[in-house]
Amino acid sequence: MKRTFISLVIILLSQFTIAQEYVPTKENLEARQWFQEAKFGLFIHWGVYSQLGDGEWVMNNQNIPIDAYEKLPSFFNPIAYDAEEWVKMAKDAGMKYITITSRHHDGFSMFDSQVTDYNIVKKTPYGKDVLKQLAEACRKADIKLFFYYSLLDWHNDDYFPRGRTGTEIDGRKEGTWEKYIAFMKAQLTELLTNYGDIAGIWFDGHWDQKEWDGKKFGKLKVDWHYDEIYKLIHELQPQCLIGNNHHIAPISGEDFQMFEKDLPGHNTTGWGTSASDVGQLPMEVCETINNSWGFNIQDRKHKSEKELIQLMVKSAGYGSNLLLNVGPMPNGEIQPEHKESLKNMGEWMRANGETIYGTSQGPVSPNEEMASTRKGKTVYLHLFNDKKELYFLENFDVPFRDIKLYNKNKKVTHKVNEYGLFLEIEKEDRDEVDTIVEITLK
Ligand code: H79
Repeated sequence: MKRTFISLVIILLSQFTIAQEYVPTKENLEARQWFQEAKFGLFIHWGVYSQLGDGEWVMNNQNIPIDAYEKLPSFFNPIAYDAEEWVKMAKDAGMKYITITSRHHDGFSMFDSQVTDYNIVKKTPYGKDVLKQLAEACRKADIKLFFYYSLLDWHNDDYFPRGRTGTEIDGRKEGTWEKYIAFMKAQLTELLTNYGDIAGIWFDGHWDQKEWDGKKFGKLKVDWHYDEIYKLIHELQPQCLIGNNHHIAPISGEDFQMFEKDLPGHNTTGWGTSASDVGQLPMEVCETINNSWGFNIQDRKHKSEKELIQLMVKSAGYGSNLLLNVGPMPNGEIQPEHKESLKNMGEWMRANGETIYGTSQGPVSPNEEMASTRKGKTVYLHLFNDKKELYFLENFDVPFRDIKLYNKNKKVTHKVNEYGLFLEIEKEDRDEVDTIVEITLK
């Protein structure tokens, strides 16, 4: 009797742990592998907010009441939108995937949805599903597509209890949280049913429901039902990678981890992911070209080609991807400065992509002056300071055969001693953006 009872308890317990633990499918693991090798993607923030030229947070930042904001869709008509051109631009930049906002914090769906009329097909003069066009263009060009999906919603009354943002927006009413969860599940089902294979879902807004004292986050106020939501996604499309920009350690059911405006393990923003929360999943750093995600007409602080390339190289030095953002203008065109940046990155990638794609983290951790990537027996050392002649790699004790300049048939003068490895880079061999040195390991 006692024994039966104990075995019953064991069975129940083991079932409990099985139910809790997420085991990714074979397709999912293959997708993770692809993701990790892809290294470079395009982030797109586009919505009815783009028309105000003040970023995607404009509804919150300008405290635009619900009824006023609802006028925006009525004149959203992006006549110059050409999905194939966007995809070509991404591809020419050396990018392997695109992540686009399907619905941002303003709650407006940029796709055809049966569960809300507040969507691009029903509410705009344009009347077409921009995601559908993008999905088709991506498929033709062999570019993978991810959907950004906001958890937080300033428009839907069922997003209640409300979070810590959007509190001054007039016209919000009190609805039911469980209905909101059901709404999200219905929309995610649409996104994973009507657009072919989707490479991933990129969640954002979790932190809206956390207490915040100006420095640190506190408790979470709601149950996001991630277990159900993640299960639904993986059932609909097992290969679909789930990431959640919650700024905490990965939760069971997630397949990659993202870092907003910071390299993995850094938290210069103060509200980002701390070093102790960096997990074991494939990683992605996301960053803007200027300082805005959604189109911002006043933001002219565009990063230079050198900054952008070095950021991508440093990300790769952590084994991470870079998801670089553009905020298309309301007419559907990408601002010329950003097109130019992407074109230049593409040129660099065509010449040097071998040192980035398919690599993993190298033996030298990224810092201001260098980063390293590795593929099999080759280490690519990326040197960023073209004023410097002598580079010292502390404790570099990986046995090697040969050190030469990448893509040039020239050996690099070097010396090893008990402190590490010294390299000498002659002035004529230095590149303003990135001097790449190839170390062949034993
Ligand atoms: O979609 C883009 C942004 O709109 C979104 N994520 C990128 C990809 C984003 N929303 N907010 N943030 C990024 C920064 C988050 C800041 C917040 Fe907070 C954390 C808002 C509330 C908690 C910092 C801490 C500001 C107030 C408290």
